[in-house]
Amino acid sequence: MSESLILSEQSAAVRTLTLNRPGALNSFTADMHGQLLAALNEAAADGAVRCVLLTGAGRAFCAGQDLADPSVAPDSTPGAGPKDLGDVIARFYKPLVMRLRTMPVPVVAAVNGVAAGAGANLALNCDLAIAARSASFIQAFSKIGLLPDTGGTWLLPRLVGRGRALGLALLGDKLSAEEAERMGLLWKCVDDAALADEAKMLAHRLAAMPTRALVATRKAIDGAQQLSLEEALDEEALVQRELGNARDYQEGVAAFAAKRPPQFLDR
Ligand code: T3D
Repeated sequence: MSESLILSEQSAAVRTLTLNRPGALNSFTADMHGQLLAALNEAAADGAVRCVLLTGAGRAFCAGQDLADPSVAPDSTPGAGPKDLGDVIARFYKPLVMRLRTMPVPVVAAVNGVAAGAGANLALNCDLAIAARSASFIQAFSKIGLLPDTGGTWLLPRLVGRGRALGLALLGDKLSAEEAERMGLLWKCVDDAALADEAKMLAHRLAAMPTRALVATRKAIDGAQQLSLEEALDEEALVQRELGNARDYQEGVAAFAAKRPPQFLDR
């Protein structure tokens, strides 16, 4: 049986997925990519899952690509050609990012320690990222002669503006969770001892909310970056029409009127 590089645990409607290569700071190998994508696909297909919580085992969240992986590490053998990192991105990182950003449920990252390279951008691709105060974020790519991948070039300027995006990407300095929170890169940072409970609370809270509306909101916010105000208003009308015809809207309004907690069911 192959090693479990992704641990999966279900608690009520929350599926927790834990990156599990702690000895190599949960850095990505092809096997870990395969297992993470499979676990995300499984969560997406399971109607009992209403929120995914992603975290790392041990002292790190994820140190990005495993640089010792022979499929990416430069080969010093005379005559050996360069490795095709574009192919690595096309086969592994692009499907991972697209899967995360189109999940039919919200995804929370609980950043328990260092998040470097693709590991940092993995966390930032989640809908909400909550980090332990001792965690850090490093756009480590420039240090090894690469550019920010895993959506970094797209995400960073949108999250923190061009100036800060370039500062983070060019310098590759370690950013503390507190600085990341101040910059607006993260939802929030909390004391280390509180991270697990706070992240679970956040995930369970999201799981009890109207999933379809949350996912439509993510899609509309991402899509609006490309639209004029007028086009965004038209898109809002289109999506609101669909949401207004769904059961969750009726339930939300009925629960408000009856002064009772809503029971949302759509997914
Ligand atoms: O290449 C492509 O396919 C394109 C895609 C690229 C995507 C990317 O993610 S590129 C960026 C890759 N990541 C990095 O460059 C980060 C490298 N790691 C670090 O800079 C540091 O390890 C950290 C800042 C993350 C943590 O530092 P520290 O001092 O807390 O830990 P450490 O001692 O450096 O690491 C602990 C162990 O984890 C160590 O192994 P050892 O000596 O105990 O056997 C170290 O080699 C291993 N490790 C850490 N990061 C990686 C790694 N092993 C393989 N790959 C790693 N990325």
